[in-house]
Amino acid sequence: MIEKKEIVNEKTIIIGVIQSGQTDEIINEHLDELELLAETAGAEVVGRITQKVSKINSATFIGKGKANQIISQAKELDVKLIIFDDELSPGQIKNYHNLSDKIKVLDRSGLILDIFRKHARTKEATTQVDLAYLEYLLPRLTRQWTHLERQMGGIGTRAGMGETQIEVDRRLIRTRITRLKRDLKKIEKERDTQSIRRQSEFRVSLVGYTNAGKSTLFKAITGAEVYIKDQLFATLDTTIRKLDLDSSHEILLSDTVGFIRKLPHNLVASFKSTLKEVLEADLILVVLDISSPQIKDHVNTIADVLKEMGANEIPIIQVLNKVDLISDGKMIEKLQRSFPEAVTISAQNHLKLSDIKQRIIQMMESNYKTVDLQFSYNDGRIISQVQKGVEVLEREYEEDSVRLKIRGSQSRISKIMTLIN
Ligand SMILES: Nc1nc2c(ncn2[C@@H]2O[C@H](COP(=O)(O)OP(=O)(O)OP(=O)(O)O)[C@@H](O)[C@H]2O)c(=O)[nH]1
Ligand SMILES: [Mg+2]
Repeated sequence: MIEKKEIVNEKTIIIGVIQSGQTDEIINEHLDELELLAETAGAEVVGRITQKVSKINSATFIGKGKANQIISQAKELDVKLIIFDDELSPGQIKNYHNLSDKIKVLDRSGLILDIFRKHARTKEATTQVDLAYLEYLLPRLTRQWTHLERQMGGIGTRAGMGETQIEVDRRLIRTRITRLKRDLKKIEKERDTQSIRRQSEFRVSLVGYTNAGKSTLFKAITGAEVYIKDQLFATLDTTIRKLDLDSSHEILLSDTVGFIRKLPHNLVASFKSTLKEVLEADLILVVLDISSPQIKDHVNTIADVLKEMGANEIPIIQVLNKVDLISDGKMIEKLQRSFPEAVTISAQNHLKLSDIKQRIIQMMESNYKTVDLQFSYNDGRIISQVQKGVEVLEREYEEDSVRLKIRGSQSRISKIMTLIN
């Protein structure tokens, strides 16, 4: 693990850029979220600045004059950190570091990566975050990042004479990236083996915006002790539990890392092994915070990330959580009309949880399929595999073959068909 040296109780200014077609209201909601992100990382936000921009400045993102003004304002307020809600190019970050002297400048991706690094606990999460972070850092190395060699505990080879510190750091980072990728391959292999064992089960994944209440719901219906906190990205791992919905419907339910607007692409890519359970799910429960004014944005963000992961074909059920936070009945009805297919619950108050179970059972039943299969007696292993996670309606032993009539979810049946062919 690389030393966690970044944001600690630093006075911070956050910056939102208003481009054409955006309203002040939306920018302020985005800045509310950025402020929460900054506070989650440990920063103390002392001010926010919004700036209308008609054309992005390639050197400083906002106009050069405004950039200088923000920096002198920051100096007056003894601010140590400036955070942009947008992604800055590596060149823009470097320019800011030159302009701002000792004040650090971070963009949204850098901030999210900082939080992930602070919250990562398991080997898998740490390896994935380190990889995403170093890939982000590599093109952005500036004088501020020197002395990595010491931080990284002497990994890689020593520099030859005449190399600059940054060149040394770059080489160290590349070596470390190669190593992390190798470690991740190993972790992914282990996950593959585990997931093969789960292939016969009906798998349901909780997915949603960060802080929507996924872990609270997971705990409420499985009883598992997972980490719940009013903070962004409390969960960075995947937890899976078996759950009996009723006497004849058993599922595997998983809770995992949350999503957010503008989640850095390399973070999604490096979290491949953690998110694998979602990718292989038969059903996704999209957990939404009904009390958030940004709920429609959240729906879009979730759809975008699922698409980026290649999980956009999986059937979903929307869950409107935290209904206890809205006291106005009319407001609840209005929101429910916008999400006519959704189940409304309060995970915290254990309200309407049985509705979710019923909907999952309905979903399992509605796309059930029946198939007739025939095997030779040599296929013993496959014969036992295809009977897992399905209902066996008929089993006939003929002279040189076994005939099975099985009924199961469409996804389970198609998995069985690939197993056979
Ligand atoms: N009022 C209310 N609060 C809730 C409800 N469900 C969850 N919360 C609170 O919302 C906060 C976030 O809950 P989590 O379960 O950690 O949310 P999450 O979606 O797992 O979040 P991340 O793991 O950070 O992505 C916690 O403070 C919960 O107590 C609910 O139904 N009503
Ligand atoms: Mg969670």
